[in-house]
Amino acid sequence: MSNTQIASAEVLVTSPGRNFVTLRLHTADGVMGLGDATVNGRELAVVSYLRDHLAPLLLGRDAHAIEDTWQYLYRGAYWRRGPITMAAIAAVDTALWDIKAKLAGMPLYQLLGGRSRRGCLAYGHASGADLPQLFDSVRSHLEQGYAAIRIQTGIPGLDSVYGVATSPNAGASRYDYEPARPTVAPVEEQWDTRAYLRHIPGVFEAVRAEFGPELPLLHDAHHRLTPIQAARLGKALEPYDLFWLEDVTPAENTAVLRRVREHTTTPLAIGEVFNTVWDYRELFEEQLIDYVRSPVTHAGGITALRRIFDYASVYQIKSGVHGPTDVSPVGLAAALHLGVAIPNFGIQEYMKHSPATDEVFRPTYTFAGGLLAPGDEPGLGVDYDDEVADAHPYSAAYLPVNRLKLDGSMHDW
Ligand code: GCO
Ligand code: MG
Repeated sequence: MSNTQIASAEVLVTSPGRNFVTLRLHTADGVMGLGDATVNGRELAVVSYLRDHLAPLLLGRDAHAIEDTWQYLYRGAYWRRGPITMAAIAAVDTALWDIKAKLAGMPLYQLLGGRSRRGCLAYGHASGADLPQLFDSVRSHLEQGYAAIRIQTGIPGLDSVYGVATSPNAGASRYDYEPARPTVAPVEEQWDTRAYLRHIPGVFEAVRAEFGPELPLLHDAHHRLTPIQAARLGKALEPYDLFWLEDVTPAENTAVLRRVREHTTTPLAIGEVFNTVWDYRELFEEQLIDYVRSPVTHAGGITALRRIFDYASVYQIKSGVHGPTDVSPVGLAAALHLGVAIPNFGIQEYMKHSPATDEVFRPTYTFAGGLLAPGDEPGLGVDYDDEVADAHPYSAAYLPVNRLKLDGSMHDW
């Protein structure tokens, strides 16, 4: 009889260009499972949560008991929810699914109901300080095979803006936009909502004129607008037929999206900073959004995200999983196994990791014809090379903060 008890739980940190926190479990029989627990800019808090509080509880538990372990860690914390707790639970849950699929000798998507589609439509991030740079970036993404593209640009009068790779502060050596900067304190950016609202509709008009009506286009407002500003932006962008407009308002008060919805038919996506199904209740039941942004990594794992997607499907709301570079290849692989299986897949964000990151995790997922597809070997199809990982030790990095250009007061970043 096989011994599926959890025999070891290691918390691994590596920084191949950016920090990643990974949980590695082994069963007594030596079957290995990986889970991603990276919380950008607060990595060591999850390391401690996992190492000091969860790892000791996992030893000796049956790796097969995924639901019971989820409930044990969630209900057992008493202090429920929150990004640190839910990232830690997500890592355990993902590692257990990886193990179960390996024990079954199947790629994980088979255990989630099997393949519903050839692959997951993925969108990439085009950005530029101005229109010529933006157009070059869109062209380069089309050449790389992307069939859907997020559009972010510089705003006249602002030095650096979220989502724009060529901002002076963005780190010139990066292959793409990476918001976390290796600084001891966060970089400060500036913001001016009126300048932003004046500029963005013209950007989409120009992109549609250049690239035509077919290409699915997305935009991220990154939680910066008031409800009425968001409503105005959604309405102004209607002629350009966006695939979605993301995170228009801060995430804490989801009821404000009623006001936005009243005024615009531009599809709305939200949830990359949500942690649980309860954060979505009002949004689903009142049909205030069209896409769910939560990743496996920050919403309690595969078990919990599957539950969120099933609930969303009742309201014809689709998945749109967060896939920035700070979700590790382990978190991305988990999203792809779910993505090919669920009935209400929408789109998957795909920023591509650095070559150094892929050397650590050796993901087997593929990107072709605009679709990302999980690997076909048993489990998640990711690994962890200790030797390569250890050559990239943790290095502190923080997301920027935002201050209003007008008076220097803090604003949402
Ligand atoms: C996105 C996100 C990211 C976040 C980042 C923070 O849509 O991809 O908004 O760019 O800012 O994940 O860690
Ligand atoms: Mg976003």
